[in-house]
Amino acid sequence: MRKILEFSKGWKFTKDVTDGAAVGAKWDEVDLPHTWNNVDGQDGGNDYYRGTCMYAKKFARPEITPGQRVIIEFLGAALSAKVSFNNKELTNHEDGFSTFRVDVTDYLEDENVIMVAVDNSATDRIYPQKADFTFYGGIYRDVNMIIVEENHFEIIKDGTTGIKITPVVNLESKSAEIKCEAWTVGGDKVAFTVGDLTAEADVNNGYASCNIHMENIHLWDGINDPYLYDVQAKLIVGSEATDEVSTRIGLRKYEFDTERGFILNGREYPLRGVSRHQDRAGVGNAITQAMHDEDMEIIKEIGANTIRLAHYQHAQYFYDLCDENGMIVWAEIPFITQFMPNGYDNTILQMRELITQCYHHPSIICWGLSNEITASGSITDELYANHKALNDLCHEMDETRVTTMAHAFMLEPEDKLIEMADLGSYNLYYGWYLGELEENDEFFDDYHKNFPNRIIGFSEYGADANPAFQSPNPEKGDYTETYQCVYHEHILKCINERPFLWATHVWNMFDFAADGRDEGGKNGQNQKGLVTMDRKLKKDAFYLYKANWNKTDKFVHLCGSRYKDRVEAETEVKVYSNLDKVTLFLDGNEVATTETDMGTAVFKINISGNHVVEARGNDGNTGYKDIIEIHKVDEANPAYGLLKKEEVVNWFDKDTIDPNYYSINDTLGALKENPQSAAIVNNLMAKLVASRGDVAEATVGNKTLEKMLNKMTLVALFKQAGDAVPGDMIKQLNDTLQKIKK
Ligand code: GCB
Repeated sequence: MRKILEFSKGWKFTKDVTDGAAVGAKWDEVDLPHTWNNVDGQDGGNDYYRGTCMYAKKFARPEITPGQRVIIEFLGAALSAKVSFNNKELTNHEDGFSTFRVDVTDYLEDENVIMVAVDNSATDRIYPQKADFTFYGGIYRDVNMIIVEENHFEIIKDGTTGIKITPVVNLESKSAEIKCEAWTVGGDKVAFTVGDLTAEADVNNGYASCNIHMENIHLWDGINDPYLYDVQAKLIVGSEATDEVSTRIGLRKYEFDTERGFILNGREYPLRGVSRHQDRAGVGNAITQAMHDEDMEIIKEIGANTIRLAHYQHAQYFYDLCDENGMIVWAEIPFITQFMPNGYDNTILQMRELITQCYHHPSIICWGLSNEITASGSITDELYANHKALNDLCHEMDETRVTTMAHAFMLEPEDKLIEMADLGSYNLYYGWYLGELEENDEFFDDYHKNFPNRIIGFSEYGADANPAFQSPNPEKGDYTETYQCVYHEHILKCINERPFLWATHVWNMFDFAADGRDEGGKNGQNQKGLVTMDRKLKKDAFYLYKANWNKTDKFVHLCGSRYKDRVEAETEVKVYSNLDKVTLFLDGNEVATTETDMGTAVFKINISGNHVVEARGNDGNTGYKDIIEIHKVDEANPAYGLLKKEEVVNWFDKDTIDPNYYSINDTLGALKENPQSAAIVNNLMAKLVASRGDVAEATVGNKTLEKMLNKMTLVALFKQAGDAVPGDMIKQLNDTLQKIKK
């Protein structure tokens, strides 16, 4: 029988590859999981170390009997890993997010050295290369040693489990046909067990297959009842079992309807949830099981029933958690932002491994082919061909699931790319990067009207918020926690009113590292999370969703606990709660009782000094409350945000501008018509884009985006851009433009 042994402890690590092949004295001692970018990948500047680093581990010959094989299993090494064993190169694995295994048996000696050259440097072959997140380097998931008998289930190819269990559910007859397949090295028979049913199949040329019919099935029913069946497969030689693998499956059926959205097990089941990146503050992607568990607990707390696991294959442990907790999952590969003609093989490899390794998770319902792949560069025939190949591959490998794509907002709905996957989905940021909140609603209504036969979803939306930033007049681009609430209240309503959306995912559940970003008072982070990167602080908008999605865990949440010092004499107090009614008290005196609408109750109160604000609500006999303290102050607290911007707004509203000369009131299109003003604008745009990370940089040259931007005035752009352009610079710029005659 196979043995799985811990192999993560006692490694050596060096960044200095000139140390040569020998494990030098200067090497650090590390235990895996490990990344070399947990600090520099999160501190901004887009300057984290991307290169080749070496890991090595010495070990004595394991005790094996003749015929047994020794396999080293890597659960994740990014972005590629070249494994040498006793100085012989055995494999070069170019997928930073999947499991791979190496058979070292034939090269074993009494003392052995396994060396792994892990590389996250830039290339034009391996995805991801351009994207809004840090590409941490390292062996950032566990490593195991597996010892199998001579006769064993296939273990090397694409990190396979060696078996493929495919259930097809019949809801009417409450039965399922379960196709059981296995790939083996040797062996006579495979005995499959699914729940309490068994079946045997002969092995022919390393393949065995049989069907199991199951009556009275217990459905895997999302978060209501995520029932799992245990599956075992035993490889039999003569009358003895020599290998055993196990997995779990869930029996469920799902469909998509152009009007009703997602249907699970025959009933409407609106998919409402969040996206997740796997990294953490200070830890990078080398996260522990406890951290995975905590992420799942937070996602459950918000009441989500779906997770988009962006933008790459996540740990098997997390997909397991999704199965166990009934989450519906969108799984994807990092085919993202910018198409690389030389990356074709890599997309195929990554998809093949994703499907092979994740096939049994009932939580996964779709394979994401790409994300915003048209954001940068032009749309070419090669790009279409790559998508067609990926889509065909998914259907060939998996007849039970659908494919999807997350489109950039500037991809025209008429583009044929949209119909290359079974389902469509858009990432829209109207009300944050560009445009107004209502444009999200308009976009989906137009789309639905113009393409009534298409299934469409909302794969990303969000607004950055630094929880230290607060405002009595929240507006787009200010990075306040307050605006994040305004933004999400609008989108939540937009979603609720459009049941045809097959799934919606907040971008993002957690703040995450994007070392190329520098904005909103934090360097190196994308702050669209509803929870901070250390998972310690739930921003106010978290509770908006919890109030709407979590029906069981009753609560009252007062927004603005971090907005203590308030200049306005009449201030707004907002409560998010999943109770029907809440009552507000100011310094112990009742202010009002209000029914919550979409989980929200808003009060206005007059303040003059230091106050205690309390919200209370009841559910039967149980009372819930929350308390915050606020102070009336004369001067705005500068820690609350980007006051520079308010100064800016003030002067250009007042200043007199000569319309015969160029100014910041002109559109980018008009400014680009004159060579002098064009040079100024281009220079400015380059700087702006650089501060917004790789995705922004990659969008340069996108024709649709350029068309949209050309219609915007510089003033509008500055408002949009938040803190990217300091006030004095805007003034200077306007003075310069005012010297150029139209
Ligand atoms: C997107 C990308 C995602 C980014 C996000 C953002 O559309 O798919 O990777 O992080 O926008 O925050 O700009």
